[in-house]
Amino acid sequence: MDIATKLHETAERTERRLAELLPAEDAAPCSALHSAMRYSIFAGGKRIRPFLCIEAAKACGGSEMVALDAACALETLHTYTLIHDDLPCMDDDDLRRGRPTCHKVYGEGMAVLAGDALLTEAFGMLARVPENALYGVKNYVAELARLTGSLHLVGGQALDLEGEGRTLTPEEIRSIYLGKTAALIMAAVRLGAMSAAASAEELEALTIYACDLGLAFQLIDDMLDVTSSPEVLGKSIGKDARDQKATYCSLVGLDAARAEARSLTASAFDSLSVLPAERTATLRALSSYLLEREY
Ligand code: GRG
Repeated sequence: MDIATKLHETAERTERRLAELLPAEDAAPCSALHSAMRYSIFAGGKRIRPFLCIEAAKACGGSEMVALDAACALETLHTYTLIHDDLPCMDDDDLRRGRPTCHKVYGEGMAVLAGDALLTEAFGMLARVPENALYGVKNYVAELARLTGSLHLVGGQALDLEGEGRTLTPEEIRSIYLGKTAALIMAAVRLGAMSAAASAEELEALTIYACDLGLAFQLIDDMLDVTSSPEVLGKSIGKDARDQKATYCSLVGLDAARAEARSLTASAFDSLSVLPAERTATLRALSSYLLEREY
């Protein structure tokens, strides 16, 4: 089976579970809030983070069944970051996942609350993940909180905001990318691996894989902001230039940024060598697939 088909089929199963876990659209006390949450989460999206979570679990001898609620938590939290990132006080965007952004449809206040509720629901989903001999719910929750709080994901977004209109060094750009993009990708593989009672060595290898993959993912995202179209990408383009946002791509040019993304992907690939090759084929294929992605 090719990687695109595998990704698509895993996305379908993740979406079915998300539909069960999230409050119904018409649930009390506020149907507009639940409608806004579902609008953004079921708007499409590549579902890369759930896939990484499930495949990391499998790489450590675990299963999709055990990792699925962690995968749903990752996608739910990711969707909150997208809603908040699109707000007028952040990136101020009208288009996301090929649709008008949450605040364009539901208003700014309701979009803020939909993001908040998705963030909270994500931790509720994580609390359902089965425990094993090495890891329990307190470990899962602490891990997601660590990587998505002010020291990593939100911290990266804060640095990004501060950097607008300024010239940044490559090191500063790397810090932003590590926080706003790579941290959640690291959380995805680490939580999947933890659901499979991964050893310290397996966890370390997968963390390095996810860090390099996350940095490469953001480099490609920056390049697509320059080279793609809203129709293909499902979101506005040219935003980084509009916001005078320094990206690695604007600093070194498209060719050098692509070469760096290639090098990071190769390094991600190599870090998996401590795991059994037959269990990591999908993760290796995914890294190449993401390098060539067009949206
Ligand atoms: C707390 C205000 C606030 C915001 C949340 C980190 C963050 C904090 C927001 C950043 C969101 C963002 C746009 C990060 C960049 C990561 C990235 C490339 C996201 C797009 O991910 P894809 O391509 O999107 O996987 P789909 O739609 O396919 O899920």
